[in-house]
Amino acid sequence: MGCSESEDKAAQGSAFISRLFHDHPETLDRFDKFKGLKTPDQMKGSEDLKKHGATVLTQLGKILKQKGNHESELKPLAQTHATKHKIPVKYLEFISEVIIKVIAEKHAADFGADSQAAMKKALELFRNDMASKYKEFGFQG
Ligand code: ZNH
Repeated sequence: MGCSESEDKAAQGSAFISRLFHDHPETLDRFDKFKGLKTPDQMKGSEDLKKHGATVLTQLGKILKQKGNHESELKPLAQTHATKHKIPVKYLEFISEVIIKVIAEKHAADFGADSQAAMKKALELFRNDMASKYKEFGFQG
């Protein structure tokens, strides 16, 4: 409340990412710019992490809104994640799990079984299509 939409995005996006780093520490190694963040407090205090959180969440929101019709949004994302950042599909699975977990914890009342199932399905579709694009870019993921 009282936050702008972009502040909410930064807060929520960075909550997903710091939870990802916490639950799966190996994912932190993929980020040159976040390697120095060692403690939860450092992560919470990082403006750069908030910025990245907002970037990721904005892009994910755009893609999920397309309901599968996401070729034009997905392709450039798959390209950077396959050829530049080299993010295995497994890590996309990790972040999907984390997204569901964090929303379920923070918004239990509005995130019932049906919404969870729908979100899970949408993220699965996203991952499957990322995985097939990865192959087109020669990354086995
Ligand atoms: Zn990521 C970046 C999104 C996942 C890692 N990403 C990024 C960006 C975006 C994103 C939009 C910017 C642009 C480019 O492309 O580059 N991601 C995203 C999404 C997702 C993701 C939507 C899902 C959901 N990532 C991920 C993961 C990982 C990653 C899981 C790991 C583990 N990314 C990454 C990196 C980068 C990115 C490393 C780069 C950063 C900087 O800036 O440096």
